[in-house]
Amino acid sequence: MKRALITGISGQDGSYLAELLIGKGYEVWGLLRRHSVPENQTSRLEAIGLLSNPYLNLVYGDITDLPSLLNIMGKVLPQEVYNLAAQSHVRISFDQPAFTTNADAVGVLNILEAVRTICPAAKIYQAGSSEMFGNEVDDDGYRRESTSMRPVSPYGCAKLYAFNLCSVYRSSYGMFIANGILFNHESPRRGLNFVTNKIVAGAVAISKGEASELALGNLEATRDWGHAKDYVRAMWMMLQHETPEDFVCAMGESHSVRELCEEVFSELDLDYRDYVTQDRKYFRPTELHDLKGDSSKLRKTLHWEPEYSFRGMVEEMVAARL
Ligand code: F7E
Repeated sequence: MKRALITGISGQDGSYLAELLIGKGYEVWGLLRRHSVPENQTSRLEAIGLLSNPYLNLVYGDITDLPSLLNIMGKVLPQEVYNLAAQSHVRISFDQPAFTTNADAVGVLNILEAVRTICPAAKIYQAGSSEMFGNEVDDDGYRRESTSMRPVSPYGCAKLYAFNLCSVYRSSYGMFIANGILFNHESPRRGLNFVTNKIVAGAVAISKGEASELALGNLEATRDWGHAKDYVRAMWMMLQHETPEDFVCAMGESHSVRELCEEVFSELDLDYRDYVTQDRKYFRPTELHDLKGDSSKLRKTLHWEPEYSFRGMVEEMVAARL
């Protein structure tokens, strides 16, 4: 039986990945940070019935706490480590730049050192992000593995440090480390302060008469949105490949926040223009304006294909919220 350790198991991606790996016969270990409201921490896992699953084990630890990682690596001796833990909100990374850097950059250094010291043969998946590119883009409008990276947020800077460090550990120590460069991925389990689920929750509340407006920030930014369930499958595939490499995971199509509003509100027979307002507080000091990814390498090398379309994903999110 294979053993995998997932950091960030309480998040959207962690819950989908735990489901996927348990379904494949893995013993899954998840790292949990201590919160003052413990009930909130495992709500996603509880909602899908995983908390009582005998193949899921949760341990307290934190990627910013190297001793905790050393202990856990020694106890679990994982064959695969998926590092999904992060301060993942780009806007909030401007408010908490040091915390973001500690978790998203130094935290990765800790993971690499813990694995190198205790279980150097373990394969590592590092959750990189399209935010690392910033506004750099190839002439055809796509971003791919070879596109230059110049982030525009503290979050993007921290993720880029981690991405580069993983490449250095890979070549210096021969460790198996795959960097995923994942574009935005969503689902009914997405946190409500990311724009997709914020719009879905706001529109559903309006349709039920529980709210009268929805305040958003920049409506013109575009994103390449896929489904988290499809994207965690790509993470697993990256670790089954014979060599550790970097892969972009994206749908290859982009939509603006405004189009997303149109799509979600029309699912509920509403016109978003009657309800959506803009508030400066949701704008970022610097914005990544447009995002579209080319995942040809992932599709050709690992035969990854998404099962969800953009519209299918939106429909699922609206239905789940209703
Ligand atoms: O924003 C605009 C906002 O916060 C998307 C994370 O998973 O994907 C995610 O980062 C767009 C931006 O995601 C609101 O300005 C407008 O242009 O949903 P988001 P993100 O920043 O793209 C990447 C790949 C990651 O790695 C990150 O971890 O929507 N927007 N109005 C808004 N965004 C939010 N959150 N709230 C608004 O009211």
